[in-house]
Parts: sequence; C-alpha cells; structure tokens
Amino acid sequence: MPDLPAGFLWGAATAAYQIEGAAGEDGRGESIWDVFCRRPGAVADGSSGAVACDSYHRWRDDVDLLAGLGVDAYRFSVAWPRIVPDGGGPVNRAGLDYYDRLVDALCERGIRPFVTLYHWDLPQALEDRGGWRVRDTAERFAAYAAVVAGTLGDRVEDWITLNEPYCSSIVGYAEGRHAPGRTEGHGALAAAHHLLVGHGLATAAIRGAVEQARVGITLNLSPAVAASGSPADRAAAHRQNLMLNLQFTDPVLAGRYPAGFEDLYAGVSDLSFRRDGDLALISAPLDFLGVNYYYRVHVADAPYRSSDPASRSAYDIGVRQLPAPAGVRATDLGWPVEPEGMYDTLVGLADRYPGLPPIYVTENGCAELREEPAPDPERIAFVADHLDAVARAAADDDRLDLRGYFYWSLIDNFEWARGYGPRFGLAHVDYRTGTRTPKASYHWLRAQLAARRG
Ligand code: IFM
Repeated sequence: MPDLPAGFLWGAATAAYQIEGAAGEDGRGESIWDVFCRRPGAVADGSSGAVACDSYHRWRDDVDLLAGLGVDAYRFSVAWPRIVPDGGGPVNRAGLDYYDRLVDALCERGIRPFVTLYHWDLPQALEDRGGWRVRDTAERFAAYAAVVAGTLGDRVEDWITLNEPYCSSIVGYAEGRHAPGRTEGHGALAAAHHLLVGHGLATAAIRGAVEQARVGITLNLSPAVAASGSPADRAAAHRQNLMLNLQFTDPVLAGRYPAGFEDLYAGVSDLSFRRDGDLALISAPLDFLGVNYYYRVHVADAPYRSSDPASRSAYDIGVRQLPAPAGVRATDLGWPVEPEGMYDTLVGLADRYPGLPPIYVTENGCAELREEPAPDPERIAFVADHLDAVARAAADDDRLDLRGYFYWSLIDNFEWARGYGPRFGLAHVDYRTGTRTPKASYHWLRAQLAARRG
C-alpha cells in the first residue's frame, strides 16, 4: 500500500438504482430509469434495476461485506422516488425507514456513511413536468434533500448532493444513452445548469438541517487527450474538456462558466436559463469535492453530426472518441487504464482552482465481463496503480488535501445502459440467487486494510 496522507479514509461505493431492486415496494414511485429501461434497445441485455442485487432486502449482507472488508466508510445513494414518490408531494415514511435502518447498522459497525442524494433516479413525475430542463426540479431537489438530511442528519455528517451531473445532463438529455434518453441541445444545457442550481440549493438546505454537515458534490472527470498535435485535434480535445469537465468544475469551484463555453454552443442555445445569482449559489464553498476518475478520453477532430447548430445536440461538438491507444491496456469495457490520468486530474484541479477544497476520490474501479466468480488480478493491479497515482499526487503537490478513496463498487450491479454484463464489484453477485461472493480483490483489499490498521 503506498504512503497515503495520515487519516486517509477507505471506502466502497454503490448507488440505489444499481443495487436496491424492490422497485415497486413500500410506496416507491417510478423513476426515469424504470421508464427508460422499458424502451426497446435502451439497455444492452434488456434488463432493468427492478430486482438488481435486491439490496433493499439484503442490505444486511452488504453491511457484513463492508465490515468484513474493514473499510472506514460506505458511500451509497438515496432513491428520491422512495422518499418523495412523485418528486414534490408527500413524503413516504417507509422509504426513509429503509435508509434509517441502513445508517443505524453502519454506525453500529463503525462505518461512516457518505450519503449521495442524487445518483440519477429522478422521479418520473418530475420528468413529465420538464425534468432537469426546468428550474422547478432544482427546487424540488432541495426540498427532498432537506427531508433526508432532517431524518438522517443526526448520524450522517457527509453529504454528496449530486453524482456526476455530466451523466445526468449530457448523457441523459444530449447523448440519449441514459435516462431520459433524449438528444437535445438547449434542453441538455439547461439540465446541466439546473442540476448545479439544485446542488447549490440542496447544499444550503442540508446545512440548514444539519449543523455539523459536510457537503460536497461528485464530478466525473476525464482529461481529454488529443490524438495528435494538430491544431484541429487539439481544439477537439479542448471542446471535449469544456463539455465534460470544465462545464461543471468552473461553476462549482470558480463561480464562472469557462471561457469558450458560449462559443462552443453558439446557435445551439441562448443559455437563457441562467439567472443572476446562480453562479454565487452554485459556487458556495464546499466542504469537499468528490472526484470520480476512471479513464482519460482520447479524441480527434470530427465533422459535426448536424450541420445546423439549432438542431444540434449538446453532445455533438465535432469530436470523435478513440479507443485506447496502442500499448495502453484497456478494461473489458475498452476503457484505457491510465493511472497517470488520475494524477493529472488531481494536480490539474490544484493548478486551476486556488483554495481547492479537500478531495475524496468517490469512485474508481474496473469492470470485467466474466459471469462466474473468478480471480480478478486485473482489478487488484488497477486499484494498486491508481492508489499509487493518488499517493504521488498527494506527495508532489501540497495544495492537494486528499482525504480518501472509495472503490466502485462494493458489489457487482446494474451497470445502466450496459445492463448486468459488466461487473465492477469487489464481491460477485449471482443475480439468480442474490448470493454475494467476495472476489480475490476483496481479500486483497481486506489484507491491505488490516495491515494498515495493524
Ligand atoms: O456504475 C457507474 C456509476 O453509477 C457512476 N460512475 C461510473 C460507474 C461505472 O460506469
């Protein structure tokens, strides 16, 4: 185990729709993912999260796994449609009770809960009223956050407002690969902005409900690398960075939209959804930033799919994503394994944002496509190499305050549009029986954590 900062926190992460199942139980409302999964062809294997890992019933097994692993913390998400089934109406006490029990069990085992309030499962009723394209959803989100914080805040101090707003906006409303499965320009950019407004409003709501709360947001960051030194490819990499990274980091960490952003979307959107005061709200000081790092994106310049900006999706920025370059290993999903991207991401944040808050790596992990539990040496190497990169960044750059690392994911689960094929877990899940079987990586990590304690 590399030399990590004192007090460095170890954890594992999951998300509600990917593990809970029980989609129709105890008053849970429908989410955009329930609806999206029914769309033919939307999910690779035609599956959904309706049953998933059945953690709604098997949560004790998950807590046992965490305790056996010896982690300090567990990052999980709360399903908004379980708490406020129609997004804005009455609160469903049975939904809150589920998380109450889970948090109690974690605290009893000495595991610190990190609660994510939005990991993509928007109540469908709100999507029917405009979803994240409309500001009202941000306000509803803050009201829901206040309810959860008011219930769990006597035991939960660490709160993450949003997970990966890039995916909830651009992948969901512009690329169309995730729920709600749209390919819009203006609407997707409005969604990205309103998600950040929701983050700002929810931050204030959580702090209002829980005096000792520490509040952060989790962003997925993937540095873009130009396929060549040509001006065209370098410009493409910059556009990719604007869309994927800077659109989110600059408003949150610097209270501005990045230079060049308006030009990128000239003719696509008039950005009229922005209001005075939004950026101040969005950039309210954070207690921590969550960084999800998986891979770098290698890109080349490419023709726009639509020649008319007015009908262009916000994902259509004249960029082609390339496979892992020759000589770079890729995971079974084809994602390039480049731990130096983790290093660059962390150091790059410190370069760009003076006064950067403390950082947790809130996700990092790799998937295999094997169905049966099997040795997973590639996962062990992946984690070790990425931790090395984290340790190097911490050692090299004293502007960085790196506080912890959460492996994605504790257990195999529903990998969104890819269905159940990819397995990210430290523990294998047999989806027919629900049985969890720790993989070699679980045993390896347990030994590392025990050695650290010892
Ligand atoms: O499974 C997802 C998770 O929900 C969000 N971050 C990336 C993971 C792997 O794709």
